[in-house]
Amino acid sequence: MDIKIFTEICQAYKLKGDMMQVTRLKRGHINDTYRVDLSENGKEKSYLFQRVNDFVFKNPQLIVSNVRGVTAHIRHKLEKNGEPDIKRRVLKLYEHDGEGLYYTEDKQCWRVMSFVYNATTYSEFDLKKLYAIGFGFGRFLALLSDFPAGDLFETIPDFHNTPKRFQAFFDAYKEDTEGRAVNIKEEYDYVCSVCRYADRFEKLYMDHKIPMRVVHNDTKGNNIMMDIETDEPLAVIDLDTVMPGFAMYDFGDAVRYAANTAAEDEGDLSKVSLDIDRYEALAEGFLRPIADKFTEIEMRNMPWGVILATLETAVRFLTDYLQGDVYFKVEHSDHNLLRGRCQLALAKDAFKKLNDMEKITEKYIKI
Ligand code: GN1
Ligand code: MG
Repeated sequence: MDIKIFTEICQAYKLKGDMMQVTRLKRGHINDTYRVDLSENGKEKSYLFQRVNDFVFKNPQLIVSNVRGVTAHIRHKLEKNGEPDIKRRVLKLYEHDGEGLYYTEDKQCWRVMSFVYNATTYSEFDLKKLYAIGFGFGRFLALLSDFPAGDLFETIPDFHNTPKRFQAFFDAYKEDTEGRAVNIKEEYDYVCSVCRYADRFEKLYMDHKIPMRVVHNDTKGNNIMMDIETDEPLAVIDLDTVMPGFAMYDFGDAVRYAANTAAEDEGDLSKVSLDIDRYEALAEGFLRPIADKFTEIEMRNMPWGVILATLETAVRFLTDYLQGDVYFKVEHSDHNLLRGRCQLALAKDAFKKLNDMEKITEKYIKI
């Protein structure tokens, strides 16, 4: 990345100081993220610069509107609660001339966010960290539980519409533009066999049994900043997909990522499983802050959130594999295939452990 772009962005946002360092952060499969350190009169200040992936986010302006609203709401609540250290507990989106985004001459879309100091993200977690991650995301949902969902835009339409994700997979399989369908016959058969579960939440919603809420929609364990000394959860990050949705996906996605005994793209499927102790730590952290705000049906469906978030992620990876890796960043041509297989293996294990998950979840249901 040309360093000139960073200088140009600093000027646009009127950020003061000399550029000391730009570090690319390995974060996420979608956007490119950099830490930019500036120094003014011997004082250093860091910012987070992100290039927004406009193939994935067709209208980045919608993200700005959502992030503005949601961060203001959280900040206001933290202030009211007399919370110290607010800067580390909620992100700030920088603006220039009333604009949240900056477009370079060649139409790259950038934004600048606050940097959370003395904090880090993890991709591996012990039980204490799992509790903390769960708590961080649960608290995020609780803080937003009175934010009107209708005020938010759908930054990616049908993002967690599992039936549509399944359909997209079946279509891609049939079209087979890359000639890769032959490699996933077994996976295709399995997805067909579980297809009947895909619309569970849509049905509940149509029957007025569950509400649409403001949710994060991408609760991977590395989307939360943790204090480097205490492992306390601080700000929830990656707010691009905050929009109306079902709470069970947030819980399910957190479990999918952090309670897997293997990495998201593990090729050795014998290593992949859903660790029930990890589930319990995450559930305790996540469900406590929302237990008195969410409905009993939502709470009871949290384990189904794990199954559906995992199946959905699997079919998304496999769809991208079939379409030639156009959506997720990949390190090699089989990357999405490995990811998809790993997620299917995890989903199979989650089906087996549905009962165990339900028993644990039961403890946090307040009736
Ligand atoms: C993407 O950007 P990142 O890596 O946090 C994706 C999520 C997937 C996840 C799978 C906008 O998240 O939906 O669950 O990869 N984000 C988008 O690792 O599609
Ligand atoms: Mg994301």
